[in-house]
Amino acid sequence: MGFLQGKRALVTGIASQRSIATGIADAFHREGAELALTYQNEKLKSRVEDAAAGYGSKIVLPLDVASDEQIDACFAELGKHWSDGFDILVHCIAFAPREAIEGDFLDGINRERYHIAHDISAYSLAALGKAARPLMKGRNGSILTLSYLGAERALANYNTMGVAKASLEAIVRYMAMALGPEGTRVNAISAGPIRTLAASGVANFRKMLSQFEAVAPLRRVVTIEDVGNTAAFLCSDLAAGITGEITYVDAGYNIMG
Ligand code: 0WD
Repeated sequence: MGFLQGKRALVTGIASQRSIATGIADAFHREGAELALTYQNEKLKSRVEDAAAGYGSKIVLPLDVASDEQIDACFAELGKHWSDGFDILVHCIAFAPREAIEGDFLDGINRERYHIAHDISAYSLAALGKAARPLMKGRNGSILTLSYLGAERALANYNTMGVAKASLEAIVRYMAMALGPEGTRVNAISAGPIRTLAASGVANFRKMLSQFEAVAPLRRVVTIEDVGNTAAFLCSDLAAGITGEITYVDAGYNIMG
């Protein structure tokens, strides 16, 4: 029996088979969780429906986190399927305009790009947590998001997204404080660089990967399977004592000077 047997999980952010959300959904499925998936737009719908079919899931819902109406509709619909609630919410969503994630930080940032990056990549976690709260209350549930080292260090090109990830990590701590008394835990995984659609938007990503491999203690990059396995642990009762934490799944890269 898997260690997520009996858990119901909503996983956002599947955009391709390479998405970190795919690695997480795979691990959840393997460990016995029941899954619901969301897709950002019509272009991704059939891909996410195919993924859901592979997990034996019939719950596939539209969710663009830029829209309050879609957030409300998503959880209203989810509540019809899972009327007595659900246990796990995975937030695997980030976006910043390309100009804001390349070159000189100050050249690339402006009010609108700052706003978009923070709205989609950071605020959306709080928005989803707020909407999920009544359905997750009192179930020893778990919320998980994805961050990156650029939240705490100035990393070339990551720029405005680094500022948004710093906000995201602070939101993890404040949400953990708010939801802890209701039994819901909130954590983040800070993953090493993985080649996904979102990563291809970051300038010089390939160079970053080879530099990472040379420096990381494990001398390798991490995979979506690595992240998925840690996510499954953090969202399970095995991690019942962990909340408000940022867990590194980065082959040890962050410890190096
Ligand atoms: O190296 C990496 N790939 C790392 C990613 C290292 C550390 C952290 N992360 C984070 C990302 O910042 C993100 O928070 O992991 C999370 C998942 O990213 P991913 O798996 O690398 O990227 P991807 O497969 O592209 O999925 C991200 C998806 C979007 O994909 P695209 O590429 O189409 O923008 O986030 C979704 C979308 O499907 N997304 C949205 N979903 C709902 N509403 C929205 C939105 N407005 N915007 C983007």
